[in-house]
Amino acid sequence: MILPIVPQPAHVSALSGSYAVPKSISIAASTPDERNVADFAVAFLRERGISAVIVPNANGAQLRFSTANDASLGAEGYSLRVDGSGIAIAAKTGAGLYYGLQTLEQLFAQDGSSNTISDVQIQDAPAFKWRGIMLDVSRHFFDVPTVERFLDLASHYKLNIFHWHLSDDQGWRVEIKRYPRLTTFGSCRNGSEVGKNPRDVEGGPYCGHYTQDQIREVVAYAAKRYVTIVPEIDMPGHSTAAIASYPFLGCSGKQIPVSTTWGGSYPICPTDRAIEFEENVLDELMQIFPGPYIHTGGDEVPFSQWKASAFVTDLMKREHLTTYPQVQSYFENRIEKFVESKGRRMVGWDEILTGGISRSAVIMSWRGTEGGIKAASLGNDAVMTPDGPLYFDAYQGDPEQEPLAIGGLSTMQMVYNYDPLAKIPADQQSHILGVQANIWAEWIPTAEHMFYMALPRELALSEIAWTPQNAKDWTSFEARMGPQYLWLQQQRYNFRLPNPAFAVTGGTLRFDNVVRGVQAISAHTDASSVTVAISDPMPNAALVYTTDGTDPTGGSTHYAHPLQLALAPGQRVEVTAAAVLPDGRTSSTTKVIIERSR
Ligand code: TNX
Repeated sequence: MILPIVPQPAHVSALSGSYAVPKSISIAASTPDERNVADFAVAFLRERGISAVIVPNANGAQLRFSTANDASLGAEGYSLRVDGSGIAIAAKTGAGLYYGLQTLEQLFAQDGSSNTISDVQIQDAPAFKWRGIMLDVSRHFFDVPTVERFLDLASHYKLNIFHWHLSDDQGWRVEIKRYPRLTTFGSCRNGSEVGKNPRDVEGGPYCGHYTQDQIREVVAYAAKRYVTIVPEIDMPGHSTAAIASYPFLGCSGKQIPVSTTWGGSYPICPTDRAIEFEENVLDELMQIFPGPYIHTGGDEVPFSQWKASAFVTDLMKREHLTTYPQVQSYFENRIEKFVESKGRRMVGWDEILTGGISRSAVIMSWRGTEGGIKAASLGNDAVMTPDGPLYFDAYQGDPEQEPLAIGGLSTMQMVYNYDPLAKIPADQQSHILGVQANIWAEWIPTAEHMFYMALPRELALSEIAWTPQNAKDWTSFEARMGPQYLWLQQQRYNFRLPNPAFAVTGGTLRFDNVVRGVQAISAHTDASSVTVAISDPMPNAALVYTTDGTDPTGGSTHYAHPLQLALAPGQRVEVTAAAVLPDGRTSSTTKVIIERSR
């Protein structure tokens, strides 16, 4: 049975009857985890007009949280039962209880109309244990309230890893007490690249960083939502801001500015002094981030700087290194030893595999899926985050109608269709820890824009991370998105409005070239009339359209039923449609051009 929720649970059975939640209830919770999740339940129910008190004893409680050491539930799984006696959520861990509550919240009508829930028994557990999303806060800075809203959203959809990209060429964003210049100097750049053709840098300083107290606040906020933060300090590449702060870190020793344009970077020089600096930074980082994983970057190291360095040439002789990827490995292996010595696991971008890395390092496959496939074959754990479908800095629709993005196309359906285990032999699949999407922020200057890039495709990510591959079904998912669009509006998350879809019938239709990117089709028919149906997955959207080729606005003709369009031989008609929300926000358009043969 399919429920109107995202991500779809693994096992659902309908029971007969329904449960009307009373206006005033008690919630049973006794352990710290049960009470933590019960607090979220109280806040949610209050918004539904239900007042709830937390009690230690299950007797008589309408909502009951319980933790049991039941292996069948799995580390993050839960069972949820709604019947005449109320609602019971059981799990092995607090994370499981939290996910049970997220499911329960989605069982309430998303339009707020009723507090009656159909009786149901759900048994659920995630497909992958790494369900991640990365936010780049270097290229543009996102403040603590924005990061917390980002965590609310991710955890509601059962994502459990927040990869925080804290340093890059364009700004260092985390206070390191031992090296204050990283933030007093390295967190500011003197302008930002704002246009692409031609490259256009807008003047004025751009700064931002988190204090260690703020980091601790966010770590605690994430922990309450069972999200593990994986902090990243990108090294040895993407280190311009660090080198600008402490020039001895670079091979030339020269003072350089923090980058104002995207792309182009300086690497850390693999000297003992620079490696010790990175270790000290990581040491402090580990004191504020308690999670098991520390990400140390490793992507896109520009070897030209090392090639020009007498130090690196000597190092290669001394260490018998013959290639520059091997020089990178020399660096990575020292860093990995340090991270391991502190009881943590190093995570790095897939380049760290090239020159050789120990089996304990976790590989993040971003240059497609090859890095992850290779990692698994070698026996390394890997996280799949291929550029293309899982790069949430790419366009979500017709570039002509979308805000400026870095390039590429990753529609929600492309995200949905991605299978993290594709091409991984069965006996190596246990090495694929999971999936992650990355929000690189070069062209994302504001929080509103950031949520727009994340949504709605983050929900497709949630389902490929949580729901078993064999239960995935795009048609079902699209239908289940209806209530989610209502929830996103209620919660005031900015998201890309899905543009309408067309269904054309009449005569023998031949569909050919897609015009204007991904949002227009052209069709040929031999019939004297065609029927054009227009639909949109947002339940509360009005559909508007034109037939004169112009873009529809809120004031255009409202769509009520399928259009019957008469066509003379050789005649061509164009229907352009858009969806409009009650608040006036209008989707981009979809166009269909139909031509009758002569
Ligand atoms: C490559 S993905 C990068 C980032 C850029 C991104 C833009 C990766 C590990 N490195 O520095 O922001 O492309 O899509």
